[in-house]
Amino acid sequence: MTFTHAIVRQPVANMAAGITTADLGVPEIARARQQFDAYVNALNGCGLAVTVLSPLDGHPDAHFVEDTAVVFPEAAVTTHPGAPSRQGEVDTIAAALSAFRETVAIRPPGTVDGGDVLMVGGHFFIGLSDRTNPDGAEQLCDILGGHGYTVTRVPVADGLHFKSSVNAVADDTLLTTQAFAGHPALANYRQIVVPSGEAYAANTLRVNDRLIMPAGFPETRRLLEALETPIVELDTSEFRKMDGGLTCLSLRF
Ligand code: CIR
Repeated sequence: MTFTHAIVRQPVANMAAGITTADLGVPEIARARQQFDAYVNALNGCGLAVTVLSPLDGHPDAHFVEDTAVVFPEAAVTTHPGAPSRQGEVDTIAAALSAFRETVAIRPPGTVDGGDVLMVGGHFFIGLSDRTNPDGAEQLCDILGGHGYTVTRVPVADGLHFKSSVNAVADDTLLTTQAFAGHPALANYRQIVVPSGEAYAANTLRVNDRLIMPAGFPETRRLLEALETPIVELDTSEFRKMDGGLTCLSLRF
């Protein structure tokens, strides 16, 4: 799918108050803002027009906009995030998306985080995780099925979200962590498995004719170079401290 737009949101000054399980220290907001600006530049460099939303006071995870919606050519689904502290992020995203797509909402008790939803061509994977429950997955499955998409539901036993571990790096190729190596749900795709110690690099973002990967994972880079797709490396250190990465920081469509 060729993307023309992205929606991002600037981080709030107290982003350190967000949810995290990482033991990597406290994020520095000045550095996070630099990394965010570099990310927006990289999306521009991929040919995307980027809508930059203002920080959302009281919502320290709100720059991880990916979790608040699932966008595909025919519509946008706004989610009901699995973390209660994040549910107030959705209204402003719905408003921003309404300029581009008809929007439909996931309803409680269903929960979905967009980080659990991976689109590969006409197929979607929906991770069942601590954030995306079976009811939410069922609602999303029905909506996607109504638009002709096929869906595979995959339990996420490792990592925060499905896309913490699995991402598309070509039309027929998935980049995965070792935990998902040889997973039967992924059998229809070629797999590139990130080497041990580089699991974070599985959260690599394919945007049009480029791959945007986190900086500092040379073995994964070497494997991705075989695809002969231009690679952009970005420092995501401050977002990683809050369990976030490259896919989480934008909605692409
Ligand atoms: C959270 O726990 O919800 C945030 N601190 C991190 C969200 C990362 N989002 C993503 O991977 N899609």
